Amino acid sequence: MLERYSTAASTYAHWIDYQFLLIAVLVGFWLIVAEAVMFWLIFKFRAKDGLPTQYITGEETHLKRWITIPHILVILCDLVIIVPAIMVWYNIKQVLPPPDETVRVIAQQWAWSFQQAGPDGVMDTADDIRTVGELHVKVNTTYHFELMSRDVVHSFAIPAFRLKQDALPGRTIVGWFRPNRVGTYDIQCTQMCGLGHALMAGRIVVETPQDHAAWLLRNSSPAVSGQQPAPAMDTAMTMAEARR
Ligand SMILES: [Cu+2]
Repeated sequence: MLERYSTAASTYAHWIDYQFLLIAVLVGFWLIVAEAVMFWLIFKFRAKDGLPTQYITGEETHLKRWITIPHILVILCDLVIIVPAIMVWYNIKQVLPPPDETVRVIAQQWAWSFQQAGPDGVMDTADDIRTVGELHVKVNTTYHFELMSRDVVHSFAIPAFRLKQDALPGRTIVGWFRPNRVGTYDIQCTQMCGLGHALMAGRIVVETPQDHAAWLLRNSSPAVSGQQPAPAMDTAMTMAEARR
């Protein structure tokens, strides 16, 4: 349903959408019920000429029920939300399916840099491809990302994948995604990370295997073969600075 408003382009996007829908329906139901009861009570007990105001302590059992019964029902609805929420969180954040490919994602004020294996399929070799602001991936392929930050806390977010993961300086955080729809989607930083935070945008291009292979060939320079690969973080910084 939410796909009508925001493209879903990863295998777990619909799990997140289902969770949002569940929360919206249950919370929406209780919102409507609570507002309806409140307005009904306001109308029923409105000021009337000659009728003194009742003094209600709320301690009588038949009055306490107005709090206890909805309270229990709301707690039951909380359970209906929390159980699938934990399952979704577990399946996305705790389970790490075996990767087909790995990409390195480096956040810094205020750019995203990416490193991935070149045509040889092996990371940290001379034909690695390093890009800034744009990540190319292959459709229907499970990717692990190794997320790191050069400076402050950032958050790597791809709304179309329903993916969001904080990047913390000093740590490499591994996560995964599996794009299942060809297209170009936004990459955003979703942690306020300084003056240029709003400019810290990128894009991810999900390609067919043929297009991705062609892109790899176009972008891995044979001139670099035989050279020592530069450390990812240094290269990312240089490229980001060059772009400023
Ligand atoms: Cu940011």
